[in-house]
Amino acid sequence: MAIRRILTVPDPLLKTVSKPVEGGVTDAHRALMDDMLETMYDAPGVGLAAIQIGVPLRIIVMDIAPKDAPREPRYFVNPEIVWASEELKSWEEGCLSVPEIYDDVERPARVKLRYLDYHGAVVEEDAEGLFAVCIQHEMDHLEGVVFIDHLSRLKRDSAIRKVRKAQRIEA
Ligand code: GNR
Ligand code: NI
Repeated sequence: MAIRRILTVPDPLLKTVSKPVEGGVTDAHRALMDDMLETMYDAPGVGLAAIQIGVPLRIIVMDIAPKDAPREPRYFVNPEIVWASEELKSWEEGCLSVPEIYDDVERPARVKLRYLDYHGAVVEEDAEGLFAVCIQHEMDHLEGVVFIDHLSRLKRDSAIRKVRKAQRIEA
């Protein structure tokens, strides 16, 4: 396993529409998911999409277990939202690709998902709360969308400027 570098805005790769995994989940995909999970725990974050480490495949890892609770890694390959509630909910989001920026985003409160798990089995699952927020945030990444794209242009531009500036200082 290896920790990979997480891309940050305005890296144009983050705008990529990721491609479905074809022909089932292989050991190479599982090795990628292992690296993604290690990278996510190291960051730390509660979710990570493959494109955030520069791999344009429709793969997500997540762990929304409370701090200090046992780890509960989850893996989503080719996830689809098959139903979304009309009811919306606003949640303060952050993103490892937009470090230290937090703002409210409104999304469906509940969704029904279909995806392949770590072993390639088809799973259908209902999501609400942080799980629903996180999977929709990650699935946006698969479409090349970052949470700041849901904000006003003023807030988005300000966020990108702050990230660039912080990285100039780090470098
Ligand atoms: O670690 C993360 N926390 C988070 C908090 C609220 C809503 C979404 C997220 S996802 C984020 C990790 C990340 O950037 N995933 O793409
Ligand atoms: Ni993100």
